[in-house]
Amino acid sequence: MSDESTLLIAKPDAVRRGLVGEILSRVERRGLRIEALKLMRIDRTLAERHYAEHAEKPFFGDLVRFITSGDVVVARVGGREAVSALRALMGATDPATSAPGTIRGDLAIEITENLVHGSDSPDSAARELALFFGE
Ligand code: 3AN
Repeated sequence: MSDESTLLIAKPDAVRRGLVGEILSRVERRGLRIEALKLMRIDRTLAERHYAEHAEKPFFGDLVRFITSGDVVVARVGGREAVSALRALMGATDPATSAPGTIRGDLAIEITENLVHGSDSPDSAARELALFFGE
């Protein structure tokens, strides 16, 4: 009943820094499942659709530029309360304040280069999984 799926993106900084294995390992060790996985390059159109809710924000240009700047690894992650469980594992958006023990709190310091994206609600997860995995 509470089993659900969410979208995880290991962003270009994670791929460049060789932290994809570390990130996926933390997801698996928590007890979540990797249900689908691919390496890809996000193009501008997909980035703008993915980040549509931020279109009016001052950092939107930087966000799209960064997420399209290199390969990413995209995963469908499933399990009990997967949306909130993954968000807790990731840590707060700004790594300067993310708690130690979280992916961002242990491995990042910049707000743009914050390693991971995770859907922020079940509705976002459905929308984002459709964008990336066509479900
Ligand atoms: P999260 O990734 O924690 O869901 P969102 O959805 O609020 O955070 O923001 C999406 C992305 O936009 C963040 N991962 C971060 O890279 C970037 N971002 C959010 N807030 C800011 C900000 N104030 N300045 C620069 N970049 C930001």
